[in-house]
Amino acid sequence: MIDNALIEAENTAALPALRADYDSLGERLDRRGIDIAAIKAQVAAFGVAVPSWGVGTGGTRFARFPGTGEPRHIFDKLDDCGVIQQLTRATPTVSLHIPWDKAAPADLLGKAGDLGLRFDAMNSNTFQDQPGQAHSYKFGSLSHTDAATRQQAVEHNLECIAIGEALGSKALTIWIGDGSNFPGQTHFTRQLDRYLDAVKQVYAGLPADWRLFTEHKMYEPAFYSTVVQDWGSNYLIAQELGPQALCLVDLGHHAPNVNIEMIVARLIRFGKLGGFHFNDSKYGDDDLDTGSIDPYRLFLVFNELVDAEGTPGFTPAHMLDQSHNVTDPIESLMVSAMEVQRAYANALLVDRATLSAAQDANDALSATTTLKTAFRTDVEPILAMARIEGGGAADPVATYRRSGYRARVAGIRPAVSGAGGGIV
Ligand SMILES: [Mn+2]
Repeated sequence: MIDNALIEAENTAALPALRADYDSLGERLDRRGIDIAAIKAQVAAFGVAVPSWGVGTGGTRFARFPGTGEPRHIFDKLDDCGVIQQLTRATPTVSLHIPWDKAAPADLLGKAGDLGLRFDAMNSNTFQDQPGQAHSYKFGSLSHTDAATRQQAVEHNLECIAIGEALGSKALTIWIGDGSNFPGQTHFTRQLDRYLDAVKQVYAGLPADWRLFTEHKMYEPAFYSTVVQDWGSNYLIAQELGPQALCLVDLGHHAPNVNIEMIVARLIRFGKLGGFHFNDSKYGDDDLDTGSIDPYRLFLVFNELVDAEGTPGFTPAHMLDQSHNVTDPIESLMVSAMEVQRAYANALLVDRATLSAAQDANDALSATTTLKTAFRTDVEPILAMARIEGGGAADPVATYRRSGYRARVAGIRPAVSGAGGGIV
């Protein structure tokens, strides 16, 4: 963890300028009828989960270039997640991936407790084979043509639920790599039927207070078709499974230029939005850092979420899901978490009465300008002040770099081999 004295010293140095910026922004927001303290309180209460796999260096299908001091196991990963939360105060939960993060639940709970972390949704893994596994997932898992393979995948998901129950998790996220690479390779309907039959068995094993998130993805590793290809398929599946089944939207899992914010609105309208995997993309499922390519789209997604706040039963889960190939993963995750908070804060500033009136009057220009006014407002002083008041750092990346954390853990954690691809 980072020395709290360092955080305090850095914050003390930053505070005079930050206070001036915060007060100035407060005045400007006040003229718009917005109470800056209320926005800050909402930002402070907002959290996004860190994926355990995100603290390791990712890779492409060509290569992986590991960084120094990479986590060796889940306890190292939790240490890194603890640092992210300590400095940003935006990531109080961690999402585990089974079997990668398998360990005694008591040890996981103890470690997380020491770091002030809790566990978010559990993630199952039936997209790769594990050592000693009886049946291969090369040609699918929950939708495989072979019943024994499907059963193995069902049992793995049920095991994830059991582990999650011991850890205080309340959701299971299922993403399958099942699909096809060639026209004619699979019968679309029979494959979907097999998936539905298998995932219904997982659904039947859900505790009453759990949710099942199914995640759609249009391609990769199957490049011609995927079983849960798009939000429409995902919605139909969630509808068929029942009320505890909800759709998870990964921002990278759509065709370029698809209107994701409208998909979000549709899923909200029908009570089926489960949550998000935040990341960003330029061409496809690039797994780039959240907000690094198109922060306006991220804002427009949050505009829909804020608009729906207060809808009964509306509690979407927020999680980062991205791959860090050229940056220190801790730095990328801190910046990404802050970008999610920023989009939320900006969306809170939308003048909804003016927007609604403009929409009703078919005043397109006024409507879109209303959104832009909120988006263009620099909310950094709100985020930084919320962090400081929560015990975090005014500038998490600067404080992290000054702390020497990466060099310190590099001395403890041996370097790992860079061979092979490594999509995370
Ligand atoms: Mn995802």
